[in-house]
Amino acid sequence: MTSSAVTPLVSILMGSKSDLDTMQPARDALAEFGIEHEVRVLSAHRTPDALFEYVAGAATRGVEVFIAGAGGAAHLPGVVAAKTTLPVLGVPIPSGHLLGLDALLAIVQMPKGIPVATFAVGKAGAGNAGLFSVAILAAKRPELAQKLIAWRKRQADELLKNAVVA
Ligand code: RP5
Repeated sequence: MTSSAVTPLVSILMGSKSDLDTMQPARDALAEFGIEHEVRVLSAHRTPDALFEYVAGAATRGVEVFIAGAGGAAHLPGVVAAKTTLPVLGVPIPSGHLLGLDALLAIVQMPKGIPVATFAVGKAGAGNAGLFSVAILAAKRPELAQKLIAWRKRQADELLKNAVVA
């Protein structure tokens, strides 16, 4: 899924290696749908030049969606959105004393003009960002849309199997 021989459709970015575990469900969701993607650790404040260079090249290589996870002041998603018109999905990473509330507010409070779609704090948000990427890509890929419908049906069936609690 991350081989350089294939064209990645989704780029998963995160500000630190310490974000990898939280962001894993995004990778899992994309892998489940067979979506080619790549993962990069690049920081808006620690490696701004490398980040800008990467974002500038990603669209040319075929990337259609960015998922960006960050903790603390969490400006990574906003900075990525500032450098591309492709959709950017922000995932607040729980960390430190504020447990992700800081990152949530930083990402969701983007000033008007440069939008970032904001997801739930932590692994649920990462998983949903992966699924939302699938939904974006499915808009122009009927086979993928069918896969997404089937996935939702399996999820519903699984819940209904255990709906009656003795
Ligand atoms: C942010 O600061 C990262 O996204 C990470 O969530 C947080 C802490 O980073 P480390 O100090 O663990 O590298 O930039």
